[in-house]
Amino acid sequence: MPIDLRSDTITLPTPAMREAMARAEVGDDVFGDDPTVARLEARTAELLGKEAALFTPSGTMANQLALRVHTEPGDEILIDANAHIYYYETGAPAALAGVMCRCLPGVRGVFSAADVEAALRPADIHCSPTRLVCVENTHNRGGGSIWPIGRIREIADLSRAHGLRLHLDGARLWNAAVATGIPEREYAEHFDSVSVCFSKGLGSPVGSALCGTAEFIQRARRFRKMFGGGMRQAGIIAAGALHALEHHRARLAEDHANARALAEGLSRLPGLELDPTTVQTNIVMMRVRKIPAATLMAALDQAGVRVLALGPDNIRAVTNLMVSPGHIPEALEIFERVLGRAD
Ligand code: TLP
Repeated sequence: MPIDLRSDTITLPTPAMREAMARAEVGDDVFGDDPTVARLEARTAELLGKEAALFTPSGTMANQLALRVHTEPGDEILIDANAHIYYYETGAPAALAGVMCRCLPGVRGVFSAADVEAALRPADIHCSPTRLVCVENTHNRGGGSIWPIGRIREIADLSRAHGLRLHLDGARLWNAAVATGIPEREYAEHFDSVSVCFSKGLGSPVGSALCGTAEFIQRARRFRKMFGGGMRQAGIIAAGALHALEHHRARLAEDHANARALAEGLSRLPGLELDPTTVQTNIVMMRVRKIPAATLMAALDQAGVRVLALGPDNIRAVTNLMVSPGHIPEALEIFERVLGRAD
């Protein structure tokens, strides 16, 4: 079995998770009849300190529902240039909500209240109304970076003063909470809506949730149906998500320790550039010096380590539920061997 560091989405359900899924009580969730989905939504809302939650098939759908509910076509949203919603959701903000994205220059995905202020449009008939600010915590292309809570507070205060709404892409909010000790709900209280994923670090096979007020979630439920995301006996997958929520959050600390150990080892290898002190959670970003990232990725794959090339000279490695501490020296040895051959 290769050591798979392509993403934390590649995890397979554990035997205990499969057992929970097999036993799940189910019903038609479009009719509101699935008790397991209802339990998952209630538990997620409770953890996030929000009135309600909506189970969705993917993080992309949860984010795009939020945009659709918060905005009108022609509105503008403020978002980091490397945010998943902008960079990786196939143009959905334009296609589904009809909004314009105004990109902010985040540092490892983190922008400032001054950046928001500088991007605000005047209340002028020529301008598209600025409506929503989006934050991603932890930040994927930022290398799993954690938003400082003080920075979030400043942005929330400024945004509210200007009548803007705030959405948090919290696909990996669980990682931020475990790494900092700041509970998810303390991050969430600054946002009108929060999306979270069960199928990344937590390791369930499918699913995300969108959280907010009861009224917001009622509107999101209608759009989920419109977008084709109304699921029937979804309790089967909700049970996997519930199991992950209760049993796999604390263990994210292990993924973070593995990522740090991997980064420290990689930083000593010639041919790679990375600063291990920037690794805060489970994502390790590195720059490849002598050969194209795609060439290194293919060679590593042949040798038994799978990673992702994110650009011509960038590689991402993500520790996850399938990676144990013992895999780290093994992966490092393979990196060293493959890079040695490339010299
Ligand atoms: N991220 C995936 C890929 O799409 C890049 C990955 O391998 O990291 N928000 C964030 C911050 C994400 O990283 C992702 C997925 C999503 C949303 C979307 O989730 P899904 O894949 O469930 O639509």
